[in-house]
Amino acid sequence: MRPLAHGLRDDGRKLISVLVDGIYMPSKLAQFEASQSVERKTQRAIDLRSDTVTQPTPEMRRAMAEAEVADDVYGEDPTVNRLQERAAQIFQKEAAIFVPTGTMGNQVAIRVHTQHGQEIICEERAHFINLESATVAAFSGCQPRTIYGEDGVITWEQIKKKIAPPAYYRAQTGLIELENTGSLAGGTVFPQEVADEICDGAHEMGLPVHLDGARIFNAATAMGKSVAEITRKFDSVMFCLSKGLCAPVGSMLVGSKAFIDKARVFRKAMGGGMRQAGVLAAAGLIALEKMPARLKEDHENARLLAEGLAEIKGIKIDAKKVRTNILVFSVVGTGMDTTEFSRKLAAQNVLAAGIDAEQMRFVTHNDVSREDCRKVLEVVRAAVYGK
Ligand code: TLP
Repeated sequence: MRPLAHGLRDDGRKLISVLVDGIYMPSKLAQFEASQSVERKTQRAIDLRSDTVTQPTPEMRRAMAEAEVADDVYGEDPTVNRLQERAAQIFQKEAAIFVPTGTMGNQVAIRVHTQHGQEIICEERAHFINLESATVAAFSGCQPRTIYGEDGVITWEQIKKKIAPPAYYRAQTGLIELENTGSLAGGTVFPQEVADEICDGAHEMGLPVHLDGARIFNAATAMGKSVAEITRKFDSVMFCLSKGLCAPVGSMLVGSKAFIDKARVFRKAMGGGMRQAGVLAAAGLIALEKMPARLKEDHENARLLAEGLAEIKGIKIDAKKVRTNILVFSVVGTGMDTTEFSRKLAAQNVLAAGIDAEQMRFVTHNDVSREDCRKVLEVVRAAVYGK
């Protein structure tokens, strides 16, 4: 099985897996074939590919239908304005801006903080360098200076050695970027004291720190702290409404008023100036106010999956490390690569994807119940032991 330009094929030349967002997804064909078996026709798929697949709640759909809207490029949409005010309040920052995607949020923040020709220090699995289409080079003209950190966690000790000396021929460090939770690292939580030390050290050297907090509410839940507390020292934070919080679209950037004013310029430059976006912000408000309270459930389900997987021969995962809704585990010992593993699961209506040929990722969310997780473990056992 060899990776092709946009997918993986099995020996029979059928497209079984496509590369989407850096993750191998079972192709529509594989999913279609899986759905053909008579007893499975009526079964709903259990979708562990990501928490981005969550359906908006009925309350969100009603709020969207009834949202009061106006043109947000003129700054006149009352629902967008309310969402921005609430986000700023909740994060205890001066201002916030609504953006269509997490990618745009990160890339706009980077564009504001840096100048062309600079470097950004980050962990090597950071989403913004691996899964955002090299926008950091194309839009901000910067290059990443990466560091490996166990569980995606890098320290000030490591970072300070990578800050460029002031030689005119060296790309100067413009920004430090952290991620909480670490998506490709397995939903890991960035320890508060480590983040604080990085922010303090960076600020002393006049460097800003941006947080990719796509799943910051998951991190806050696991840490038992508020999002304001865990993001207090960051200059800017991006977080997503459209992942575990179930909004259909949208992310937020929060920071100082001066930062957000500049972000508005670059959001427009990226094509992210939206018009009657209150329809989306209405769902976002419910995501922000009501959905964080239930994330604990997703974390408990992820732990249940991790503990079950740890007992299956050939699967490698440290269940104690699973604190949020993402699990990354190796399938090397099963004799399967992640494409074959995903295909076996898809044939039983369980959708999941590998982050590379050896490591699978499962993500729990609002549309995956505890009962679903038990079913997934049965399906995995059957796939590995060949039933
Ligand atoms: N992550 C997606 C895929 O891109 C892999 C997922 O399924 O997890 N930061 C982090 C940490 C993210 O995980 C993501 C999305 C983003 C940024 C980008 O958000 P979107 O997809 O809204 O552009």
